[in-house]
Amino acid sequence: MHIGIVCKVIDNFGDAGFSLRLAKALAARGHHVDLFHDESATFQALYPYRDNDNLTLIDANKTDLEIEKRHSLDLILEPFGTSSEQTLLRFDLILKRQFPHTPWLLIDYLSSEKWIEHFHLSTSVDPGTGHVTTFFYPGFTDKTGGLIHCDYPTRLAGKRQSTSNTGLNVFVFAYPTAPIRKLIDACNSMNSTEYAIKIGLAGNVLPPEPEDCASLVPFVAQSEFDELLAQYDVLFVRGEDSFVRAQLAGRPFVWQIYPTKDDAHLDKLVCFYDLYASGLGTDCRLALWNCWLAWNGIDLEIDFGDAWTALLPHLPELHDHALRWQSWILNGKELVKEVLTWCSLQTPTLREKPDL
Ligand code: TRH
Repeated sequence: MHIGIVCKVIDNFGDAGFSLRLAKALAARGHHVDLFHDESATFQALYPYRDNDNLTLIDANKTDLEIEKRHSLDLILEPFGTSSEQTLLRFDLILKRQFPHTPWLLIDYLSSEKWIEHFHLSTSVDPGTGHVTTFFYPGFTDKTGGLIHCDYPTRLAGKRQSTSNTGLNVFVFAYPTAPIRKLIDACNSMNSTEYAIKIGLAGNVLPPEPEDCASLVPFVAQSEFDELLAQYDVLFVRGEDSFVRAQLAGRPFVWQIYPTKDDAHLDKLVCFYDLYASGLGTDCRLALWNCWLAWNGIDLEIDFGDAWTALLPHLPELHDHALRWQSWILNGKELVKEVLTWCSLQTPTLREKPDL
């Protein structure tokens, strides 16, 4: 099939990161994928070398989509549909006009909230144009669209990090609002000649002081990100894609959720934690939750340094749990497969295609 992906980059790396992962997974299955986007610099960082001829990146800022003659598209995917308030360049509208009958799937943000099961694969018709959009909800349960995990390297799955009594490697990819300084200070004070915590700081963070037990981690291509995470014992991740990859890595993790103005992220955080932590013992469950609350700045009464120190004795339990969780999601619904299955059911012509 010839598939179009529409990616409007709002901020950070997540919109581009998810779209690129989806595009690469579809291209790896032999589909021709055109990824239309509006932010070359972000894609350049995530995808510095072209490694699949089936995948073409098209910068809508530099291409006149109105006049450029395009081949027809069998399917269009739009991760995180955005409005005019978020992006002025609405190249999605140009594609809607050009391909009014192509199945159009809007892939929403990942959530564990119950309501998404009812809205998954619901449709909406634009009264002006008659264009039909179907809403696809990624998620953790069988009634959702699942997660992208077909691209997780098999050599990394189920691999237990060799535990050591002499130290801990901690990966931190966080928004600037996180209490990173408190984490570093707590670890500095615990370190001794017998025990060393080392922190790797990824993303655009301020460089640590020379005497800190932290150092900067250079940005890696997305194709190397899973290998990077697998080198650490505990992962601090954020947003959506790194949050999913931390779960696939089978490591204890602390999630900094992307904050929204209407505070909708609070419910999302609680719903996910309820699901994730249900198999943990009471003390461990509370210790991890305190860390998540303090890291996200939700409960300002909790000092993050204290919460982190209280979490450390629970790491063996969290590690076992993380490996069980990894196996559960790897055996759960796979988003790329779900998208293709949905598409194959749309028209008889598509169903007849042998490459689906
Ligand atoms: O960067 P994020 O915070 O992205 C977002 C955006 O803010 C977005 O608007 C919102 O939609 C979304 O979160 C929920 O975090 P995320 O989602 O984890 O994306 C980071 C991507 O960057 C992910 O694909 C992994 C990748 N990455 C690398 O490839 N190499 C690296 O070295 C690092 C640190 C990240």
